[in-house]
Amino acid sequence: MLKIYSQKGHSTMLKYFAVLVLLVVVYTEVESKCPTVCGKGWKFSRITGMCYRLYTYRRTWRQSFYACRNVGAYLVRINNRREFNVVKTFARSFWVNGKRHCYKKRFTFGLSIFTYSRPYVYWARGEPNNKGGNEDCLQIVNRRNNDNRCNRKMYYVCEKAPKFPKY
Ligand SMILES: [Ca+2]
Ligand SMILES: [Ca+2]
Repeated sequence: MLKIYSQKGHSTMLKYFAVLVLLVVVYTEVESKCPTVCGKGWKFSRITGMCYRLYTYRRTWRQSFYACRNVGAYLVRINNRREFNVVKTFARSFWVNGKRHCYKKRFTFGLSIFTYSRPYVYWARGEPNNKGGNEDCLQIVNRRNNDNRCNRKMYYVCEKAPKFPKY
């Protein structure tokens, strides 16, 4: 009796295993299509569900802002801590979306004075210090935020939504 039971258990296990293998195969098939949802040169993050690209040209903050627009994206908007943790690893130092608001003195997305949505920030020690009263743009350096002079030229990261194939 015990033997039959154990055989039964064994075949059930095999069935589960077969289903598992099938799932992995299907999943891998779907996964292998993922890179194309962002386009060549872009990275898809499974954590945020967004596409990112580090540009290793050095540009001012404003140039970076428009350069991202010109490729149908936007200067990376860091919406939460999870996204911060994904993006901070892309390079040692680069521009992100965030400019000191002329009224609020806080950092907001975009260039418009009517923009109030704010990025998630994780300031480095002693920042934002607005050195010389002239540091109005947001960067990531050494995996923390810093306010820096907007005309400094550095790398930048663009973000866009993925395009999923239509079924
Ligand atoms: Ca974002
Ligand atoms: Ca600073």
